Amino acid sequence: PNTVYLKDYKLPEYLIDSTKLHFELQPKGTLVKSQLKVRRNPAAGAGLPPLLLDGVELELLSVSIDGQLVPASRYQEIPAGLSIEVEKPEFELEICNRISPENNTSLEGLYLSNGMYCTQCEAEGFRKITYYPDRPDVMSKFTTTIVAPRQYPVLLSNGNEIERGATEDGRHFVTWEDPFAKPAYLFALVAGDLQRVEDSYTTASGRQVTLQIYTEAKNIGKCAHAMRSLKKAMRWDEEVYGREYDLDIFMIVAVDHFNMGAMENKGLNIFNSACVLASPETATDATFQRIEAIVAHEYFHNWSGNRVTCRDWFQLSLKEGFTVFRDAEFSADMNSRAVKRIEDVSLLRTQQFAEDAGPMAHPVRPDSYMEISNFYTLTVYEKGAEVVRMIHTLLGAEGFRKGSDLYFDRHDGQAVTCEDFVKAMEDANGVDLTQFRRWYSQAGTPVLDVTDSYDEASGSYTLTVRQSCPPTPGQKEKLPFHIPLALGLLSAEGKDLPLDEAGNTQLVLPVTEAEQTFHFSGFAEKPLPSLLRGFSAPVKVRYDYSSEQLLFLMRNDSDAFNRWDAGQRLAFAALGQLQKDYRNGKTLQLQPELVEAYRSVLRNRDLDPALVAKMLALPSEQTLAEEAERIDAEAIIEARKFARHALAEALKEDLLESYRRLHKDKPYSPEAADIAERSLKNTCLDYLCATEDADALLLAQQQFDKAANMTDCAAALAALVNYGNETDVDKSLETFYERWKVDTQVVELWFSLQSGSARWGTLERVQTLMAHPAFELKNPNKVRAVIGAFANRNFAQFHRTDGSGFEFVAQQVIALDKLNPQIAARLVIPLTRWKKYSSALGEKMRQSLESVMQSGKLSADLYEVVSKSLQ
Ligand code: BAL
Ligand code: ZN
Repeated sequence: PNTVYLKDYKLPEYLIDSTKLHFELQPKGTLVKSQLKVRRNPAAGAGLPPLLLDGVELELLSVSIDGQLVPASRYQEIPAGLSIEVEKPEFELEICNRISPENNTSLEGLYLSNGMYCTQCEAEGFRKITYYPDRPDVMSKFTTTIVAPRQYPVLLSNGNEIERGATEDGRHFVTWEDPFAKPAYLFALVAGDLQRVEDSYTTASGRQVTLQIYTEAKNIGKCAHAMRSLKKAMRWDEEVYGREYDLDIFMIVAVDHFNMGAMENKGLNIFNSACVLASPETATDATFQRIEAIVAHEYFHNWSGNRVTCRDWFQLSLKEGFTVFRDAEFSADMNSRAVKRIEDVSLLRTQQFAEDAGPMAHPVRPDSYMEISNFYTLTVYEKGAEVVRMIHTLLGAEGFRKGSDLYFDRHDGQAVTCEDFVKAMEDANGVDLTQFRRWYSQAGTPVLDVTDSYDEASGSYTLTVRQSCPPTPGQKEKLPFHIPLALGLLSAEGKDLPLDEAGNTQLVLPVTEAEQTFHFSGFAEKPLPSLLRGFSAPVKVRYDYSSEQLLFLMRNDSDAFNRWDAGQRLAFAALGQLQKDYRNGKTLQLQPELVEAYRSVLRNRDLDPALVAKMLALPSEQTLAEEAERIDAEAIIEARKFARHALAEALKEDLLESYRRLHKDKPYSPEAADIAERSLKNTCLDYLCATEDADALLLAQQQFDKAANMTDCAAALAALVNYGNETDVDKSLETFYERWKVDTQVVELWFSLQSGSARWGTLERVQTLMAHPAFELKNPNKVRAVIGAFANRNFAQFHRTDGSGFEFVAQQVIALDKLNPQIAARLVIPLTRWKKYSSALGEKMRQSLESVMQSGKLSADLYEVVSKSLQ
């Protein structure tokens, strides 16, 4: 496969002023007619070069220009498209081609999912529908006519419906017109036998918008939460960003076969069913919150992505980083801000940091790619959102709003770059972000080494910060970043001390140099630093805290995030010691300080129970692996297992007391306060079961038997799967499946509970699950639930010392690549970090990766990830 470079960007040679599409839907032979008003782009140069159109797996039927068939001598089918000779600067091009949605298992372009037609065009799926300049900087007004048999009563596309009727042969058609020019990646089409729920929304300026959610009839009762979330998101975007919706109708469609979570097509968002459908009986709290976040995310794209889009795919973070930041702030406003931040940072630290330290590390704005689908990454999304958050921190809420207003104003209707975003922020605020821009171009996770000193005589306190960033592929040396370091200083009483003459108790220090010193004065004793409050930058901070200091911060820091983080540091230290002791064959013993710290957190009734649940959670095996210099999987597994068990034994009484207090018999609500109580209750239950006491397991069994909502039911089942006796677990799993086998999302949960369990999800059982009638290799959700959960969450079984876990994943990757390259390239990622493992296991991992490479011709998606990882 070819490598594409950002430095080679060129303006499009031709523009498409309007795009008229006509579909005649057939599973094996859908006819597509596209009529394009083509115009030479005056900014791209002189002359009339050939018109190059992207096209993949298309059957070309005819080409006409201005109503005349073009002879085959004047166009040429080239490897990835079509080249047409051009004779005048403006013309109307008509192309007819045929495609086969039924055979499309890649789920890019037009395909069938459970008998319904749907599309996914981002990033480069439109070229699988028809020949087109499939690049985001070609924006066009689309009109779409869909002709289909009556068994597909619902025919949807972008924009507003302008016509419908019958064809002479008994089929019907609907025509949609989208008044906003858009790139092809935002095109969407849906046809199926669908039901809908409808609501309406009045915008701030008083316009009525019709809201519709479409799904198969059996799921119609599972749309209410998404609808509520959509209306909240619409209001929030008006209040926080001054952005209103711009069409008369906004539609969401739920689809079972989908590579991503959802897609922001203009006016017609298409969602993975798992990210939109929920009812209290079938969805967990985590799902309810995920739906709220994703519905908002896709809706917010209407401005940050659609009205202002990307010039090229290197700029992906322009829309994704910004939109993730927007949805994170929305979720923080709707729920617990601290808990949302902890969840996001945990994801970043575990997975994005690992990506940034691995063979696929790339800047937030990558310089090159072979396959753009591989760059829908945690770096582009989550680190990209952190970069936007830092701009927000540097400018303040008001300054940031001025910047976003200018950005939307200046670039409405345009395809722009990350540079344009930063420039708007600068211009609106009169600031210079030159150095800050390095966050877009340099990969890797910066490290801050912080030391301090106190001078008793003068009462002054000095903080020294050294920054560094490890090398990443293609970037050996890094220049210093501009890092906003939010700081508080605590007194011996645990109070925030004033840091400047204005009496501010928190400052954002501008760390811009390789080494820098900050001075503070007026202290009667040495203060204790609370560093990187709220995780003000995506960096690692090293400071030599003692256990006492961490316990003190856990109790006293006014920054909730740093309270949690102090607990994490304490746990890291304890687990680090346990790993060492395990390796040296010593008897394992948990630090009593950690036990007491957890006990006091559990007893603290002033804290949000959701925060308590987070503070009680030990860092995951994956997080420990990311932090390790060299991964010793066995030591990580044994240390963590021991610590969990020891904590559970020591805190048994407190855990039981909390469990009983929080186990309430009340109707389900997805409100933050109720979610918080359930989350702490189920954390307690899981710890209690870790003792493997019969009483604890009985509690789990009772909760499982009586649960009136899926959160409690699934938590109890997970505890049983992890700790229960085999016969009982088998029975409970069977009962659960029989009760829920009609519900796709619940079956996916049932799969992942088993596959992701260190105890239950043995390779043999996972293979049995793959032979289960409900498993389907062509469905990405099923693949994620069984193979993905095994590779990503089942640390113990995936890392079996005989390497069989790796081999299994490698085999599945090879099989999947023939069906769905995007999913295969995702699934292989856990195998790519072999260099970080201790030698024997790392070598087995490398061999598995090598076996993928040697298995035959790989897709571009998989080839890119595997070849870069083997280098
Ligand atoms: N644009 C792809 C899905 C999303 O990030 O919203
Ligand atoms: Zn997005």
